[in-house]
Amino acid sequence: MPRVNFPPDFLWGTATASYQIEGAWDEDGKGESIWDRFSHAEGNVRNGDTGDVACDHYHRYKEDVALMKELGLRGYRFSIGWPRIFPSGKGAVNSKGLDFYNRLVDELLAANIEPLITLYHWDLPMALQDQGGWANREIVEHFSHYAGTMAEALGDRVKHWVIFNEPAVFTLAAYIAGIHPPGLRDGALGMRASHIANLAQAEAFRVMKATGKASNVGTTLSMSSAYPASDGEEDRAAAERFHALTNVWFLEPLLKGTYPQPFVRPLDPARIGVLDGDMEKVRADLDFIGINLYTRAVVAHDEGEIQRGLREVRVQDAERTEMGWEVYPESLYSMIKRIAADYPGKPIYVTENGCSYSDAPDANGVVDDGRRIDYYRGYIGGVARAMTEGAPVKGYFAWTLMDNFEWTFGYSQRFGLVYVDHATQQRTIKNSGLWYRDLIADNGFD
Ligand code: PNW
Repeated sequence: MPRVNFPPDFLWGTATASYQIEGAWDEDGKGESIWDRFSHAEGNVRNGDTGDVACDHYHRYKEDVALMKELGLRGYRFSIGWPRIFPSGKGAVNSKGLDFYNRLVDELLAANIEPLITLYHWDLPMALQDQGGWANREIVEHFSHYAGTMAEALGDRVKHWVIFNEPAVFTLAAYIAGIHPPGLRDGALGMRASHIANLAQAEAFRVMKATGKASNVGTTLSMSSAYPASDGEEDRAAAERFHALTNVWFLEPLLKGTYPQPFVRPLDPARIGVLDGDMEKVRADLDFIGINLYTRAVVAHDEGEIQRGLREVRVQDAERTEMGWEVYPESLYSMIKRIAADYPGKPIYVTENGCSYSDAPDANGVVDDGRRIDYYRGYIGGVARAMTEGAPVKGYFAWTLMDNFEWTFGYSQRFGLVYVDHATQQRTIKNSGLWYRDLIADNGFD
């Protein structure tokens, strides 16, 4: 492969999320989140793991910022735990919670690392879930108030903001598939929650912009490029329906004022709770689009599935990470190309991309995770190729800085560039971390 080069101001970073690393789940006035409740209940998370301590980042953030500096990161994407700021989701600000993020931002800036803040990475205040969570329209007001509060408090130092992390996961996966809290299995409710999340994204954008302090505000979607199982027209149409719900359901309404068509039968907006005037309210001219992408989906037409008329096909003999996700570097290239073509001119950040492999320190303390380096080489090479062909990609954030609480998989899956011994909290930079450090220093790789 020829040498891959990036522009001088390209924002290289890593990403994390509050519940996955912070711990200190009930310290300094923090309220209970839905993930606290969910992980504390038996049977929801592998091995009974919880985020009570996680990577203890709440207490070790200085050590962790020092690690980031050692890696030469230019950017760091992290999320704010809403229940640290508003313990019950609304009301008075908990200043001790806010102080933590003030200290973290200052520590990052002192290390010359640009913060990129995600406002919501799934840890909803439990008190709001008790009132219906994302299925209750009142959350639009509470969320946008919280978003505006953070822009006001940190906007003097923080330029880049991500409103949501993967709304498809916290609405569709949580209300329809039931695999994340609140663990419901109600298709109609889940679709209504997804529309409310879209209203909340757009309103938060307006409130943040009104502070005059939030210059670069976007949102981050979970995406998997859909490849039709065959060249046939039916499979290609099925792949488009997959794309509509999985990839752009939380983008198309904001940027184009319409919902795409994910179902076999035409979508009736009233059925997903669209009220008069909503399709104007849902619009927001985001400053950028954030793409989280790990793998692809191969999609076939399926008459037997009455909603979307499709099924995912498992590719035989494919290379897979320990999550079971297919390694398919071209998927990031093709998604960036598609998004750049469909939303011309919008800057793109790859806000997450990475892989789970459990390589641990050997007798010499070396973590030889060559498969992770290969993964990154392939996917980042795809980013470079898309950029060469004109895609406006401004930054790339590897998922993730360090091994952490991987949601329902607990500590059993390791995505980090840094190994964490969860018993001692000792951090060890993996070979992939050293490789990433060199890539950033050279602004490219061979
Ligand atoms: C992301 N998919 O979720 C999350 O933002 C992270 O918090 C998480 O730790 C990371 O991926 C690894 O799981 C995903 O459908 C959701 O391919 C969906 C998909 C991938 C990642």
